[in-house]
Amino acid sequence: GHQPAILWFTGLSGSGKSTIANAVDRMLFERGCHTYLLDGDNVRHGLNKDLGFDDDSRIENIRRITEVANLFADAGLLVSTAFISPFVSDRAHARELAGDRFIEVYVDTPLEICEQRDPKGLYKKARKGEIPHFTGISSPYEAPEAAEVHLKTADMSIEAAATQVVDYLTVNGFI
Ligand code: GGZ
Repeated sequence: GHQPAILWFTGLSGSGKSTIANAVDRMLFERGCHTYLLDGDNVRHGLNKDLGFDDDSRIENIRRITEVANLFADAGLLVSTAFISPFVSDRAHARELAGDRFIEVYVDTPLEICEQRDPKGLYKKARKGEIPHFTGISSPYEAPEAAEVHLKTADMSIEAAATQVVDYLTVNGFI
């Protein structure tokens, strides 16, 4: 069995949030946990397809994700969310609403590395001014100061990062 929780992944575009959250989700599923993963693919293309990337849109994006994540947690699931969620105040609001079941996971990949990887060529476009308010370039990212799980991904495999998250859940009695 397991306790419901919200694993709130935060980090820059290209930091590996989605990849690590997917790996965690798979590990938990294999242990028989009831899980759900919210990410850009299933939220920004559906529920939040009316939202862009200006500050107000990001705030509303994260507000809706917070509400939905709480509904899934109320239903007893281990929920993971994988969004940049750049603003401390929005993450603090999510934490307040979720209470003890909120677990912030900082996917700490330096901007230089994200920009080197640039899997979708977005940083290159952003540097040329073709994408307005791009996180890390022309829009802020407010890093967590006391995340429950701090993943320094620079010298870490996906597998090792995912294992660190699952170990946190074990040590703290969620699974
Ligand atoms: C940041 C952007 C932007 C801008 C499009 N700034 O690497 P990706 O492509 O797959 O992940 C990024 C994703 C960020 O959406 P989120 O919902 O996670 O952002 S937030 O939590 O801040 O609301 C990137 C793509 O969308 N993308 N334009 N301007 N990322």
